[in-house]
Amino acid sequence: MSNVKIRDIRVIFTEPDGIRLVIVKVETTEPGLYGVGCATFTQRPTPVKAAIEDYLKPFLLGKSVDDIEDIWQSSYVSSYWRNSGVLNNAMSGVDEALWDIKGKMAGMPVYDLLGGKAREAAPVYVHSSGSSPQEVGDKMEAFMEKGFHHIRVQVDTPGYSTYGSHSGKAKTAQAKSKKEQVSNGPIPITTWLRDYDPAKLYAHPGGVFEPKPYMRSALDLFEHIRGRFGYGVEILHDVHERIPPILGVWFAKEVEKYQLFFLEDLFSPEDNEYFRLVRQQCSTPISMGELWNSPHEVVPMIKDRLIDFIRIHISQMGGITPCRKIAAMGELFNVRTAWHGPGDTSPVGHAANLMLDLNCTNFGIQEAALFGDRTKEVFPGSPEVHDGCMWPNGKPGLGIDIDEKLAAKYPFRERAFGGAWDTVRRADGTVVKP
Ligand code: GCO
Ligand code: MG
Repeated sequence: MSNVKIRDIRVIFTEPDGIRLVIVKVETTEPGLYGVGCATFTQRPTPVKAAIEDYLKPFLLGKSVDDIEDIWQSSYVSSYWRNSGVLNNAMSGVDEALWDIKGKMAGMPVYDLLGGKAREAAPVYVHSSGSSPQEVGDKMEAFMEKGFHHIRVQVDTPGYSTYGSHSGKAKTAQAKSKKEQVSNGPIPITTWLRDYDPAKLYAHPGGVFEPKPYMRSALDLFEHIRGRFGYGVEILHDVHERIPPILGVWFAKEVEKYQLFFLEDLFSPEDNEYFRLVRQQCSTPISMGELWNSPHEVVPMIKDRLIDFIRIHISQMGGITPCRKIAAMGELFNVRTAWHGPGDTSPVGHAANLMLDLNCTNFGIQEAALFGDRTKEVFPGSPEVHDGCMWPNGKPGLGIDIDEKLAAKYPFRERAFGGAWDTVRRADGTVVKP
C-alpha cells in the first residue's frame, strides 16, 4: 500500500484539430507524479467537466491512488442514478488517469499490469469515404499502399445526407446562404435548411436521409470495391443506425456476398432485439456498441452471441476498469473487441484502447483516427500508427502526456446549438437517429 493520495483533479479542454477533446489530469501528493485520462464526450463537454469538478473531485481528494477498483465502484454509486454518458465519461477520465499513475509507480505499461501482451501491436482500420465508389476506391488504394489491410468504406448518396462521407458538407457548401437554396432530392432544400445558419460552425452537417437510396449507393460501393480489389482486403461499413430495422435485416443478408469484416450499427441501441433476426438469417459479421452506456445494453448482446465485435467507446462506459471486464466476458462467448476510436476519442483514449488491445486474447480490430500534427504535438506519446497497426511505445502507464501550454492554444470554438450532432431528417421531415 503506497502512501500516495489524490491531491487535485483538473479538466483540460482543447481542440487542436477542430474536434473538442476532454482530458482529466489527476495530480498526487508525490511530487511530479500525475496521470491523464480521456473523458471526451465531444457533443456535451461542459456537463462532463461539471460532473468532475462539482462531484467527483470533492468525493475523491485525499483518497489513495492505489484503490482504482474501489474508487470506480464508489464513484459509480455516488450519483445514485448511474450509467449515463456524462457521468461515465467523468469517471473514465479519473479511472484512466489512475491506471496511468499505477503504471508509472510500477514502472510498467498498463498492458503489463493487466497481464502482459498477447500481440506486439494492434491491427487497425482506417476510413475511406468519397463522393463516388471510384473515389472511395482510389483512397482505399492509397491506404493499401501504406500497408493498411482493413478499410472502412462509406460513399455519398447523391442528393442526400449520408453518414461517414462529405456529402453533407458538400451540400452545406452549396447552400452558402438561404437565398441560394436549391432543390436537392424529393423535397426543397428549405426543409433541410430549417435549422441551418451559414454563419455558424456545425458539429456535423445535417440534411435529408432516405434509406433506399442510401442502401442502393452502399451496395453499388461494395460491388465496385470487390470488383476492383477482390476479396484480399478487409472492408468494413457503418450503417450508423439510420435505416428502419426490417430494412437492416434485408441489408445484412444482401451484403453477405461481399464478405465484410463487419457491418456496424445496423440498428439503434433501442432496436437491439432485431439482431436476433439477423443472426437467424445470415452470417454477416456484426459490430455494435459505440452508443452503449450501460451493462444492461451489453450483457444480452454478448451472452446471446448477437454480435461479433464490441464497439464500445471506452469513456462512455466509464473507462478501463469496466471495459476490461466487458472484454473478459466477450472472451468467454468468443465475441471480439473493436473499441470505438474516431477523431472524437482523444489520443489519451486511443492509448487506453491500445492497452486493452494488446492484452486481450479476444482482440478483434482497432479503429484508428489518423491525428493531425497539432493534435500529436499537444499529446506527446500518442500511439504511432504504421504498417497497418497501432504500436505501443513501452513507456510506463498509458505512455502518453498532454502539453498543457500547447493545449491552451486551442480553446473550444463556439458552435451552433452548443455543438449538437446536427439534425438529419427523412424527406418528410421526420428526425433520423444520426
Ligand atoms: C465511428 C463512429 C463515429 C461517430 C462519432 C460521433 O464508427 O467511428 O460512428 O464516426 O459518429 O464518434 O461523435
Ligand atoms: Mg460508428
